[in-house]
Parts: sequence; structure tokens; C-alpha cells
Amino acid sequence: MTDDSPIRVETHGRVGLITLHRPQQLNALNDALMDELGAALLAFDADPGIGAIVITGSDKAFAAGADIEAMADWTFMDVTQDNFITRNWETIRAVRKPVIAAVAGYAMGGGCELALACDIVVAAESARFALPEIKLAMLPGAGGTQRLPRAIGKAKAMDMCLSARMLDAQEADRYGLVSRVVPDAELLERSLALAAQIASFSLPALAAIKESVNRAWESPLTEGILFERRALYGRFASSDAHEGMHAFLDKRRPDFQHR
Ligand code: CO8
Repeated sequence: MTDDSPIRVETHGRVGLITLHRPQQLNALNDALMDELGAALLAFDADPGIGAIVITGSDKAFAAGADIEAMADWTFMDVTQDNFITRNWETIRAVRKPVIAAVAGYAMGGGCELALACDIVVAAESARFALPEIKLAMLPGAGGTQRLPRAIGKAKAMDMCLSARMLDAQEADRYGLVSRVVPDAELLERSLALAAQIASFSLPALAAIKESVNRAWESPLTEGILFERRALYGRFASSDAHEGMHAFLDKRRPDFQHR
């Protein structure tokens, strides 16, 4: 990672922090950024010292979408052959550890889709969410037409996708696009604290919950319930689960071995 890298990577105890850093372009997502983001996520996932990951942007923009300047002259063959900037898009889902988006300012287009791909979205009061691709005669193609309806329902999703309607943080909270709203000045601190709390839990249990909740999006209820039950049974093979339950009964803090 160099000084002109489009992301900054830090650790805060057991939390990995990735800050999108293309300030001149409001963190517009290009190939270089998506490649480095994917690599940083995989590195944190492989690091036993890390239990949860936070992705954030600047005060003004989480990310203003895909880089329009980069895309403007691409052809169908360019995007097909190079697999476009969507190539790392499923990495967040593939990462076993929980990923939190800490969003201030604009989360537009691909930036909104990036937040949607995260497991938890903490929004500052200033956060603004929109899928304005229709204004470019484009389409929200990094999960926007798929994840958004699942997150907030068809009526609200169609409105956002077809009219480019922008939601403020409170609306996004009401509709279920975000997990919680916090004052701007507290966004990073609260997001890191949330990630640290999550990182203190048993990683195999966290991973099982993340997989199960994601399964709820992707399968019929009967299959999801079956998946969840298998995941629950799997917990009884875990020393952490026995430790957690015994610690409760003994009225002491659990000492999880697999974090
Ligand atoms: N791409 C490239 N550059 C951008 C982008 C962008 N998405 N957004 C902002 N910038 C640049 C501007 O061109 C400007 O550059 P310069 O200073 O050189 O002129 C700089 O950032 C600052 O922007 P503004 O002057 O426009 O700042 P404002 O505060 O006036 O407005 C807005 C902020 C409202 C966010 C405005 O910049 C805007 O509307 N941006 C475009 C938002 C947009 O249309 N996003 C959707 C892009 S398409 C997309 O995301 C496709 C998704 C499908 C694939 C996803 C894979 C990742």
C-alpha cells in the first residue's frame, strides 16, 4: 500500500479499519480501490488478531458511486473481459468476519451498494443514500436492484431506483436500510466500539450467524430454517458455546478460545 493508495488500513485492537481515500473524487469506486479493498478485507479475514472490520469514508462522502470518469467510455467488451469494477463485490459477503459500514455524507450508487453489502450499517446524521444511476441511463448493478428490495421492500426500492430519490439518515433508518443512526462526531468512535464488542465474541459463532442471516436473503424459508438448525446443532460442537453457557450459569465472564 503506497501513499497514493485509494484506501487507508489501520487496526484498533481486534478491529480492522479500512478508510476509503479518494478525497478529490468523493471516494468514487474504481478498479484500484476495489482491488485494494478486496485485498484488505481478505487480509483482515485471515488475520487471527482481527475479529471484525469497519469500512468508512470521509465526512463528506462514504462513496459517491462507481467512478463515472473511468467508466464513461467503456464498451460492453471492456466490462465483460475485465470483469469491471464489480469483480471484488462479493468479497464482503465471503469474508467470515462481520463487516460494518460507518457512513457519513454521500452513499450514492455503488457507494450505497457497498453499504448494503456490509453486515451492519451505522449512519451518521449527515448520511445520504441514493441510487442515482437512472440519471446516467445506467443501472444500480452492484446489488442495488437485488439487495435494496430485500432490505427495504419493493415499493421503496423501486422509488429509489426509478426516481433517484435520496434518503436522509432518519428515513434510511425507518426503512431498514441502516442499522442505527449516530451523531456525526461520534460515528467512528461508536462504529469502532460496536466492532470491538462484536470482536469480543466467539468467531465461529459470529460466522455461523452471518452465514445464517445471509441465507435468509437467499433461500426459501424452509431451507433457511433447516440451514439455521444445522448451524445451531454445530454450536454444540464448539467449546466456546459450552464456555458461554457455563459462564452464564457460574455468573462470570466467558473466556472464549476461538476469537
Ligand atoms: N465518479 C467520479 N467522480 C465523481 C463522482 C463519481 N461517482 N462523484 C463525484 N465525483 C467528483 C466530481 O466530478 C468532482 O470532481 P471535480 O472536483 O474534479 O469536478 C468531485 O468529485 C466533487 O464532486 P461535486 O463537485 O459534484 O460535489 P457536490 O458536493 O457538488 O455533489 C454529489 C456531490 C451529489 C455526490 C455529486 O458529486 C454527484 O452527484 N456525484 C455522482 C453520483 C452518482 O451519480 N453516482 C452513481 C455513479 S454510477 C454507479 O455507481 C454505478 C453502479 C453500478 C456498478 C458499481 C460498481 C462499483
